[in-house]
Amino acid sequence: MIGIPRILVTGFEPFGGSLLNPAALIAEGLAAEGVHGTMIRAEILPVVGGVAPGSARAALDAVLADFQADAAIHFGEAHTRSEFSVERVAINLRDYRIADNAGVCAEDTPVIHGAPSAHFTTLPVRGIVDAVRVAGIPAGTSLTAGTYICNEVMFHSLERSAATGWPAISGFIHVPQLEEQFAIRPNEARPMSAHDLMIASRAAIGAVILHLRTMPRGTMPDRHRRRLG
Ligand code: PCA
Repeated sequence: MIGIPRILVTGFEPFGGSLLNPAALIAEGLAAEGVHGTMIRAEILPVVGGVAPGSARAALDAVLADFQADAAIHFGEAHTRSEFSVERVAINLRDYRIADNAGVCAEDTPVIHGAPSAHFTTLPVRGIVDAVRVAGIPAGTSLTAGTYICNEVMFHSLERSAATGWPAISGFIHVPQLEEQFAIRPNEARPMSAHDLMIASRAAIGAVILHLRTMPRGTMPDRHRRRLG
């Protein structure tokens, strides 16, 4: 018998003057429609750095305490990107280009003092990119999640995973802005329709589930192994 994979999906509230965030739409859409054969938990994180109550990382910790995820897929908006963009690495640096939604602009500080300089994603990067492309949506890999809140959340999630085994695998996907945002904030990048974002997200989750089911023994904590069969 194979257990039901528990997938945490996070998005972000709008930031930087926009009224929308495609990552919130993805998280809300997946929570509303569900994904067959999985237990999905979706959370919209505040675009607030640091670890104080009200920050993205405090919100993430609260969810992870409540929902022991096999995989965490964190989504965020990158309006300069034209494709579904799977991040390979999170770095231990906060250096904001714009203030966060609490009005704070961190400069040259680590995400976590004493933690490693970087964490590679533990999501199946190639599998996700291939699955999204097969679904007909442009996708690629990225070597930088930036030094703003998205990178911070990715780093925190991977650090937590390395320290506690939960979530077993974790990583970040940056998505283009929505067509509605592009109409107000045009740039060189191509926007994506809400429809295509949902197709791509479902394809990404499919690749993650496949990966969870085929992960070699010894790469997951015992509790995961038992539940996934
Ligand atoms: N994108 C920002 C933070 C929230 C979001 O959706 C980032 O790339 O850091």
